[in-house]
Amino acid sequence: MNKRLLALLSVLVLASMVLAACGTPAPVATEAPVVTEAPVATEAPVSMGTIKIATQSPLSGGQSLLGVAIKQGAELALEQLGGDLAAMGYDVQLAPYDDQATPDVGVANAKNIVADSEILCGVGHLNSGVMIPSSEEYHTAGLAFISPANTNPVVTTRGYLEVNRIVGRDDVQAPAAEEYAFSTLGAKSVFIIHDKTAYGQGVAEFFRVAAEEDGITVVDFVGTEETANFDAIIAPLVASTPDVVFFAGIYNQAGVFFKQAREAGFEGTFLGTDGMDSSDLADLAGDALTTGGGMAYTTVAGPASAYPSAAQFVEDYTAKYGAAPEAYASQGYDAMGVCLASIKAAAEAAGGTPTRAQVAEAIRAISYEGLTSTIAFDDIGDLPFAKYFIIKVNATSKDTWGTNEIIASFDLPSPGK
Ligand code: ABU
Repeated sequence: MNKRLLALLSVLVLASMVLAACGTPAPVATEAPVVTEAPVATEAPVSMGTIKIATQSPLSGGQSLLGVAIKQGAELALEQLGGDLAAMGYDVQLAPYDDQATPDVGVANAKNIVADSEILCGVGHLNSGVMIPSSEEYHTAGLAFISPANTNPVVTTRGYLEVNRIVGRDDVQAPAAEEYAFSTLGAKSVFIIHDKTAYGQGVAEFFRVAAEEDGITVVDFVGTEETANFDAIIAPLVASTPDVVFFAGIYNQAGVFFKQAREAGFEGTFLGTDGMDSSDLADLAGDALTTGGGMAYTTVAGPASAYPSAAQFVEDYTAKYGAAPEAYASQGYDAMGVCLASIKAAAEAAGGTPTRAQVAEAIRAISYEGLTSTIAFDDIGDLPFAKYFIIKVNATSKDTWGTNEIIASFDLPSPGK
């Protein structure tokens, strides 16, 4: 064997030994391996079931502008503030009811609301005359409601644990309106008209008592449910030439009355309380609000722009609903905020879904930073101090309602029981 052949055989033997030692050759890597990351622990919370929060307000009819504002304020709050309960595993839902500003409808809805065991709190109503009978149902069932708008004292003076409000009262705002008539307008005579509801008649009575104490002559005191033709009231009104007409009721009736009274020759000042606070009033009454002695009203719910904490709310509300918030929208938002925070506190204390009674107790114990104030309740469910405003109307149409002027605002204590 020559040297070259011997060398070739040596290489082949060595190669076969290496192959034998290595076994099957590794496959050639033709692409980068797929790297799968370990799953991040984002477990959904254990489902704790459904919690509903009801609203009751007029969603149809002549007062729906304010009733819808309450519902929309509450709805926006649920969207923006419901995250804590969702993180605890609850599916939190809005249950809106239309009370049509009618006591019988409100009570019928209230019976359905209390029969739904998933409803643990409620926001409503607009009308005291609807809230008072409906809240007998809430009280009997132990279901807490928070009123964003009701001002008749009886709403809270019954002393029910389940009934709360986040606005002031008529036994404060009606005397404030009378003080404005007496001291600022220098009124010597007043014609009082009311709508025969718990709210309207109550406000009218409080105003009359204060006027008589100050020596203002009450030339007439009339209740009416008329909504279209006020001739029978306006004729004696114009003949008696009072300095002030005090209208105790809601804007949808008042707007028609003001227009007809001005057209019939009344030259004095129209005055009212918070039921006047709606841009629809300006569309109904037009320049009757700014001619003669003009128009002013007291309110327990100033424009949202009057609350420094509400700027973002105004922006969000306007973006979502396509119009600036009407009166009580920010109170609807705050009332929902109190419901949510109280349910959360009660759930944490109970270690699970709370009872209605536990929610009602949590509401009375709360101190809540709302858009409109720091909300806490006294032993009958009133704010210990509430805000009141006096507003001069400059608007003559819906789109100029924002030009009305706050001429005074003050915090006053609740009169209590
Ligand atoms: N407070 C304005 C709405 C009227 C009411 O309380 O009946």
